[in-house]
Parts: sequence; structure tokens; C-alpha cells
Amino acid sequence: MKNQQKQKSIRTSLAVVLVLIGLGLTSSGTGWAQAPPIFLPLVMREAVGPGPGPVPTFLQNGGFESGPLAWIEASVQNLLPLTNQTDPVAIPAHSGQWGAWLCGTVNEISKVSQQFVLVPAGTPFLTFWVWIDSLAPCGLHTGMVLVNGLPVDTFNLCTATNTGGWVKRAVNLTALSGSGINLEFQGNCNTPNETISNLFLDDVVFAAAAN
Ligand SMILES: [Ca+2]
Repeated sequence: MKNQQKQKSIRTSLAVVLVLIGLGLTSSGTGWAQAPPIFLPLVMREAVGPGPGPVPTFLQNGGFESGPLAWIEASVQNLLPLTNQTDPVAIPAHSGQWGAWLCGTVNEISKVSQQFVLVPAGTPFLTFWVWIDSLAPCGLHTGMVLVNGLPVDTFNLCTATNTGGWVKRAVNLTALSGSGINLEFQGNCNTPNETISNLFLDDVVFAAAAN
């Protein structure tokens, strides 16, 4: 609104100047006097406001079946979290052949992330499947989901939380419906006791409900 008022004020001022020039009026010491008309070229440029920002994109490759497509992988031990059934020690994926394998070795922090993902208005529940397989006591290793760098779901990776198979989790992101988010899944197993935890992840999907 302020910009519109400012533009309107500028246009009004310019219009007054043009009228005065067009009329050929100039000010003298005793008052307004007629002067030869002067015509000046004048180009007005419309004020340009900030353009539209980048458009968030739908989550891609949520089942990892296209390998690393759309996902950014990170690991302090220089491992690639995305894996498929050709890895002899990988567990069966929840769907297809590919999944993400976070932690899996000592002193590891591993991540898979996507940037500027749309939280669809009709399906704002972030759902995903995990398989926890850990040898660690509880309180050391954690699995996390981070949205824009902040944890929205945190869970222990330890013998007491071993799932023995794939289980579904969900995070309600209704408050961010229609927004673009930076989405990250992280396994943090960087602790001095050097026990191993595994966090497998597959089938990341935005859904209308948690179940
Ligand atoms: Ca898969």
C-alpha cells in the first residue's frame, strides 16, 4: 500500500509539472507570465516491486528408487547413505530396491535431505517408514527429522527401540501447508562408546492423514 501511495504521489507531481510546462507558465518576480511552450521528452517507468520467489517443488523420489535423484547425501565417515539390494548387508527395502541407510558404522552422522520441498495443502502429513536396528544403549544415538534445520521428530536408536521390521512414522506439518521447506532425515551415532546403530528409511510420502 505504501508503495502504491508513493507511486501515486510521484505520478501526481510529474503530472503537475507536465501541465505547467505544457501551459508554458513560468514564474517572474511579479507573478506568473506567459512563456514560449517547451516540450520535453519524458519517459516514465513503472516501479517494479520484488519479483516472485522460487517456487517450491513436490517431494521427489520419496521411495529412493531413482537412487540419489533429488536427494543430497551427507556423512561424516564419507559413506553414501542411499543403498540398494546389491549391498549384501542391507536389509530388504520397504518398497522396491532402494532405501536410505543412516548411521551403520561407528562415529557416524549421516543425512539425506531435499531443499525447498512443498508441503501440499491437502496432504500436509509427512509420513515415512523406518527400521531401527541398534546395539547401543538408549540415550546415545538418535534419529531425527528436521524441517528448516529444526527437529520435528526425534527418536532413540537403541536396543530398546529396535523395531524388528518396518514401522511407519508421521509428522504433522499442517502449520507449513503451502510452504517450501528444507527437509532432512538424520542419524546421529557419533558417540564415544563406538557401538553401532542402523536407521533404515524408505517411502517418504506426504499424506492427508498420519495413518
Ligand atoms: Ca524404496
